[in-house]
Amino acid sequence: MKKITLAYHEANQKQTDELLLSMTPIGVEFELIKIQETDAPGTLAKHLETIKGPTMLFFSSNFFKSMACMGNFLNAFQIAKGKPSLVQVLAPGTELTPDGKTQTVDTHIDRMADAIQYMNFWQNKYLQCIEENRSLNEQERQKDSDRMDMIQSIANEVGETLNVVRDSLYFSWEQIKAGGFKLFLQQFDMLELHAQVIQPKPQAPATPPEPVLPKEEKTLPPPPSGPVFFAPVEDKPEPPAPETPPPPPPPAPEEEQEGTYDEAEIQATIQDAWNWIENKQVERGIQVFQAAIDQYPEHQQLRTEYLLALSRHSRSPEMAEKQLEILHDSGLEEAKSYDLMGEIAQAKGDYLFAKYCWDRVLQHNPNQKSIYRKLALLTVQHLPDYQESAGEYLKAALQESPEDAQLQAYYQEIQKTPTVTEETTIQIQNEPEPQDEPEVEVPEEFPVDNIPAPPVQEIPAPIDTKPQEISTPPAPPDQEVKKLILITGASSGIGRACAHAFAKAGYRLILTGRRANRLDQIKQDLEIKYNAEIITRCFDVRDPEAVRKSLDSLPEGWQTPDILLNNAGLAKGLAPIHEGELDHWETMIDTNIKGLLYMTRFLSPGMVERRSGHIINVGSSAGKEVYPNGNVYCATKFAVDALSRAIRIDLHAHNIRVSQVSPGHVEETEFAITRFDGDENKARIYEDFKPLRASDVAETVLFIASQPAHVNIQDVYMFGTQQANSTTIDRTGRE
Ligand code: NDP
Ligand code: 8X3
Repeated sequence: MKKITLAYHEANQKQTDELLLSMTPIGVEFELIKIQETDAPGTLAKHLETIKGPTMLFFSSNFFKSMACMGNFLNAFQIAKGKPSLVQVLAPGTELTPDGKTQTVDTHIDRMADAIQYMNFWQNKYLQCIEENRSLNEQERQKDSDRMDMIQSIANEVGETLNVVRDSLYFSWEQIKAGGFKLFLQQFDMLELHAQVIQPKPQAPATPPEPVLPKEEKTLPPPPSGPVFFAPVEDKPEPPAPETPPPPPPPAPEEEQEGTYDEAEIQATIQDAWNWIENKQVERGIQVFQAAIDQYPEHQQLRTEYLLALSRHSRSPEMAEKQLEILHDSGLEEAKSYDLMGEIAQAKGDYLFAKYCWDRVLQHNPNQKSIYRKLALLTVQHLPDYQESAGEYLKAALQESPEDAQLQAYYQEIQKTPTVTEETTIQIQNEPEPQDEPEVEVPEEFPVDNIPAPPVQEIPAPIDTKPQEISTPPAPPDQEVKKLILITGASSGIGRACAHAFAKAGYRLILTGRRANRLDQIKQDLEIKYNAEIITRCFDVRDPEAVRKSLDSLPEGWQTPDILLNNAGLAKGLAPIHEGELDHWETMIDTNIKGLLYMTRFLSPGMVERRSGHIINVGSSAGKEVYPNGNVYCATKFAVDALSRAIRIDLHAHNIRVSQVSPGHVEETEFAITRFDGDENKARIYEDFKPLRASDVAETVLFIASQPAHVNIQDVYMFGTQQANSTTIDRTGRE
């Protein structure tokens, strides 16, 4: 006697009963795994892990919407799929009509749109869960977090799950039961039992029903080459059963044939993906693109739009850059590549580099007028020092689109504002010729007819992305030597804001971090804007040898800064202690504590020798009070707090000031996205209240540094007004 395991969602009880009714009398024994809605999430996955013998798995629309079925499913399924005896069946599902009746519905997974409805379902469920979660207290929230994580992980995986199911060999329920379950018996190598099958009642169709999946889109996938287990059904009719359906045709689905596309479907998919993205479901949109790219890897427009989506929205710009490289290698023209790189740079917040890229586009292709709009918005919104250029770009963009209300508004605005260059450039005696932007002749008012096309911008030399360990410092000024600050973690967030504040205040700067490209861009920006003298050094603060070597390479006059700003730091993860990741712990401890120690150890001797210096540490409110799941990050910031005090005790007699700034939440940083490993949803922690901005902290650091020599501000503990302490935040909306 053959024993078959049948795993199914309770909505498929009817099909299961039908199968049992036909098969049990002829000696087929079943072991049933019935998954009910009330079962714990991931129940099916647990079963799948233990199944050994021949198994039939029913998929249905209810299955794809069930936590008990879909929880942890993908991985378990991929393992089970490797076993030769798993047969998958796409069965109808059920749904409730508005008047509360249960009706049968077909289950489709073949088209992108089919997948999208399930992706939608889980995304909405996740959003709903977030909504519900808001009204829970902290304890209930903790309790609910497993469910939420499970829903989020299903939402993340459902697209892929459907891909995997779709790419596997599966049958429709109608196919399985047609011909008196001949196909079923064949799949389980029991064809000899067929004659004994209790035949369907007279109403059974004389000819087998069509497969559930639309013929023109996808019939059965081609039979696998190897095992006999999926051998094609014999064609010979076997009385008295109705004619056995012919085996499914084997050719690959049309869209998978190279060079042949279902263009309408692709266009619909692109639209779908952008709809998701525009509705702030970026990950979903990216997933839709990814799935389509997998299916149509050669489709150029799809690749380009996917890249665009990645570059605009992916929190993994490195990945986008990689993709861009591939695209460029595959023959994308230069201008388009720069355009996309500009998008990437903008997404990363590297506005100056974005400008550089888009200027390059114009250089390559002056007719690509749409770039003016991008440049106009970029400069107006993000590059306050390029307002003269902004005026030019706005004029050009308005020539193209005179009706564009946003451009008009900005243009009128900019006419009222005195040029920023005049307003902010610090006056330095003997300063070299500033790289002034072209004079702008702003017309009195609209209409914008006759606005001259702006000259193509002077393009700076391409930025060298290689770390420059030894860069030639600018010659020190003849007059009084300006104060020198070394900033760690200057490539983003608070560090970058401090670089701006101190450059503006006339300091010389040593900017450090790991991302050379970023540092170079900031250097270039500040040199142009403030005529600042800047050296960059690229190293990992966790590596004492790299730190030492890099500091040793500083030229004369730059080796002992007046101010050391120990800012580089980060949080990784937010988990209770028993679930914390060791990797995260090591990274935080090594960066936040040891990194600060190495910097201090190597630079303080020079300060002691000179009997002057100021060490400013960026601590945190997390170093003043702990909060749930903040354990190790908090511990590192408590350590920073302790070190700030201890170093002060050690160094005050050497006339060295030691200060600390301890902020609560700070936006305009990459802190949250780093903490949550690029997960945009989790990183949305500043949306419902107004935290400090990086520039607020920078102004405070500058204030600390600007006190007379006899004043040492020991610590500034600061929050946004809507945050009372680490855990008490008025999240009713941004004030
Ligand atoms: P960002 O992520 O924007 O900046 C972190 C900076 O640290 C980056 O420039 C990064 O540069 C640098 N960095 C990280 N790891 C290393 C490393 N191993 N070696 C060298 N540089 C490193 O976050 P913030 O600006 O928010 O963070 C700055 C400091 O402020 C941190 O100490 C943080 O703990 C603290 N803080 C942040 C708060 C917030 O809410 N944002 C609140 C309170 C304190 P790169 O990646 O190029 O190396
Ligand atoms: C960053 C502030 O509250 O996220 O140090 O730890 S918090």
